[in-house]
Amino acid sequence: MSTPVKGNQDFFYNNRFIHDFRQASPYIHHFNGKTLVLAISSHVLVSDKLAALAADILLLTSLGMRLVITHGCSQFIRTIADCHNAISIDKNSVTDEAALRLVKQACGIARFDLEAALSMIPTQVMDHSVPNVRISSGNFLRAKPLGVINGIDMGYSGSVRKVDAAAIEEHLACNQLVLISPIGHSLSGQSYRLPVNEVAQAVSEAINAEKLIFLGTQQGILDEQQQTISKLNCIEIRQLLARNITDKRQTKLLQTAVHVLEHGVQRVHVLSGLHDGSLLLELFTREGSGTSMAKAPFMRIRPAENKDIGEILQLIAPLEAAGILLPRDSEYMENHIHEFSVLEQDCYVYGCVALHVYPQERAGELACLIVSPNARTRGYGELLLSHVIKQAQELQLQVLFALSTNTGDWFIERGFTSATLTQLPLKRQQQYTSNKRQSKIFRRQL
Ligand code: 1C4
Repeated sequence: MSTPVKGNQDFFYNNRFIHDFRQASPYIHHFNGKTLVLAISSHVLVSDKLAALAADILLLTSLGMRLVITHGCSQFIRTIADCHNAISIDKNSVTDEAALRLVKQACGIARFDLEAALSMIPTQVMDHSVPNVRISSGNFLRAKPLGVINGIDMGYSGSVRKVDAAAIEEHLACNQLVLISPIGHSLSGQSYRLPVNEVAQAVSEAINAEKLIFLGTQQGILDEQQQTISKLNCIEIRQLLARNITDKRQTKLLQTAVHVLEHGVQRVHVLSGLHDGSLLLELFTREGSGTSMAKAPFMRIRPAENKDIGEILQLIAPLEAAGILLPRDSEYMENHIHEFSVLEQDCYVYGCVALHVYPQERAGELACLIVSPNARTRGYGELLLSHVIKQAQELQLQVLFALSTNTGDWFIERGFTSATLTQLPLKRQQQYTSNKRQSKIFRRQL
């Protein structure tokens, strides 16, 4: 029997898979044990994409993520209303008794459809011993009536009064997925219709979720040109809101995002639930698939740690091969890691820099300055330089120098001047002579 020969095509896809899987690994580690709230639009629930989304949700649970799902029901309301020739209800209108009945029916259908989709065994698995994910729903929300607004009695339209976070936590701790429909009950036993955004906001804040993810029909938050904005922080969200360019639905999402980000939720994502795999792309790739929002800018510079060595060496390798940077191996890195800082965005290292100190000469060398090719010309190089200058000033050094074979202009444009060999600390002069690189020398008074 002949062994099947793998074609080039297979080889390419395998390599791609290995690359992608490795790229996902920091996120897989990071999200293990984290709590995510998913708010799924009813447009997604009624679409033929529900099964694929449910399979991805199940994958997240198998990777150790704790999930709470809430959902919209407007599309179900419309369908039931059509069937019974009844008047459909608008999201913001008054909820009378008949409308409340419609909402209850719609929520019931939405819930059963979601439960059914989440009970499916993915076709790739087809192993009937795979345990069912347990889904709990119940009276997790306490509601209160909206009351009378501008002279109009809003009837059974309500808002969230309290979330039973302890109960949700108990279910999550038992590895159950919690499903919360947008209906809450009051202390007097009356049910109220709740806006799904508000439910998502209240729940994610109450349980201190890591992420709140909206899965709707649009790919993310859109700018004036209808292009998806990939990242926003709270300052940018407020600026966007002030420009008044987003439609009513996106405005609401942005307002919810600012609120939850300022109340402890780490990230808010807006994605299309109609785009196959968008949830996985958003969570496990650097690029994401929709809009990711955080309280503060996403990037930070921090001291390097041993766990960063692998990523730093990956950044160095091509530049070392091209003769731009000095060779540094893992042993060198382990011994000098305390001199390095890394620029991190999300869970990834996008750049690094080192400061070697020559205490006797009160001088410092800015070395191993790299910004990842896919993150250049965003000012990260400048930020790493400012970081090293600040470090050097705190150490009361008087001069900072850098050696470079091809980045001279970059340093000159940033306040450095050309220098001679004799202006280097003695020890560095010896290294310079022995490595024969003939690098250009630049220095800057601090
Ligand atoms: N020359 C002049 N301008 C350059 C440039 C260059 N080689 N590379 C980029 N720029 C310009 C861009 O065109 C852009 O200009 P623009 O469009 O704004 O007008 C501007 O810089 C971008 O500035 P930024 O702040 O956004 O900077 P980043 O793109 O984030 O990063 C790096 C700039 C130079 C860090 C980045 O391009 C990079 O990683 N380059 C490859 C690595 C590199 O050349 N690093 C500089 C090392 S000098 C070595 C060592 O190993 O310790 C060698 C020592 C020895 O003995 O020889 C160092 C220090 O590491 N030394």
